[in-house]
Amino acid sequence: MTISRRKFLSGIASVGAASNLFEFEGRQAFAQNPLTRFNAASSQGQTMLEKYARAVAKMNDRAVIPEADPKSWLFQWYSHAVPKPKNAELIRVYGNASSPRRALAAAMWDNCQAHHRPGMPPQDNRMFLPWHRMYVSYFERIVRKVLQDATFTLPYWDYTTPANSALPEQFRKPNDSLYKALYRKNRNKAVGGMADVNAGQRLDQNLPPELGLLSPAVLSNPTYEDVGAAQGFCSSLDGGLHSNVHGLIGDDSNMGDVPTAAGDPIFWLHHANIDRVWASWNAAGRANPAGTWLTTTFPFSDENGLRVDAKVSDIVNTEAIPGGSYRYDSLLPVPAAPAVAIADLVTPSPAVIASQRRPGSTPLRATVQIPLLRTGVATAAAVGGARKTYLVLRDLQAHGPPNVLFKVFLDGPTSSSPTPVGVINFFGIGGHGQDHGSSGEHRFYSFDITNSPALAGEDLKVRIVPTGSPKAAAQPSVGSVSLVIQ
Ligand SMILES: [Cu+2]
Repeated sequence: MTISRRKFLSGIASVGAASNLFEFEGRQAFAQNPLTRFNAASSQGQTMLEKYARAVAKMNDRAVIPEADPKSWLFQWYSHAVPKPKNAELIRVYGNASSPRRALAAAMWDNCQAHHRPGMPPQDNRMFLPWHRMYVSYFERIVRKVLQDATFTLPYWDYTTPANSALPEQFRKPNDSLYKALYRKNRNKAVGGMADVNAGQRLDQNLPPELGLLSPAVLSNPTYEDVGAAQGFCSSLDGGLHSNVHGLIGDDSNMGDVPTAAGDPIFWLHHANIDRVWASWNAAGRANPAGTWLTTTFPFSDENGLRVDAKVSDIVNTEAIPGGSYRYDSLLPVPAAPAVAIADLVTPSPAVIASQRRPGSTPLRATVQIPLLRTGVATAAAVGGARKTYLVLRDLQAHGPPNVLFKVFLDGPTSSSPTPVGVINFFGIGGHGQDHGSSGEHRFYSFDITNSPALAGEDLKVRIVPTGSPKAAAQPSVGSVSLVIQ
């Protein structure tokens, strides 16, 4: 390679491209720009998984990379959330004296957006996608550094394709000298509707396919932000497909709980795929928020252990991320935008069609039926036009993951007309109603039930059915249930 750095730099147009240069041990390595992230099931993806396993083993080996180093597995995991008291862990790893690395850990640990936990400041649920893109992207750069390999890219796990919905086999080899680094013993067994994950069962194989647990249907959502009673793309993806996969892989000792999730090496392939769902949505022309969303920054460590305050506007286009641009080898198809204009979704103010006969919080220990009372307001189907009817569940609370998912049905006047509505889960939902977004709004679920036959009758009940026995100590509950026209 005789090309000079100066010549190389002058030959490329954007600053983002230029910073994809790497210097290892005084030797320059030029990465093709942007790099491609591959499907883990493809041959290129398999090559990357082999590299990934070597990196994870190094990052977990304290003799190679001490825990205090931002490149360590512990430091990266803790940046998502610390599974123990943060201060005690800071002291254990860094001692009491101040140091640049300790300050970086203090700023970076426990930063996952937007899965707020009690005792933490309020978060903005619109930051779920950009924070995790940054997190995965800096992790990927750190893996390159650990491997001394500027061509490494993180593969993604596309569980939305049924043929790929079992955990990739490289993560299920406890006795393999290379791949044991990717193995975790405490993934779900075949109880409570879950699959035996380490046996290679499809994640959703013991649950009804019509629940759409692994469906990328959220791609048809036209707006990024929540609009009144309608969940936007970001919170819908967060509380739906993303959280479903967490709960289907592990319980509250593993992928099923925010503090432990990023300790499992599959976390990063899961989030690469969630990032790809977002990239697919944008590639189809769907718009991200503007304003302060774009200028928000979060602290990360670069591959040299130096603090970076990454800005959302720098990462919205994956192909122009300074120092780490990438694209996906394939994107998911996005349904055509609905004929409804955004203005039509915003204009009508929500009106309640039915609400709980007995208002108040409902514990979800087993199957519950919540009777609703009609208010006399007409349904969207009766009114016609662009309006829709939503089933809205608010104020979900739990003291931890109940380790099951909950199926939601709308039951009409005859027992023969139950409508499956969707699935709710408690991943990332803290207790005591502290899970506020920027608007002071708790995270909520809403489902479009405009065409439900159950709405024809007066006598309506919402039925919530756990997929197994909820963990009693978790005490999951739902605060309010209503049907809303908007
Ligand atoms: Cu996650």
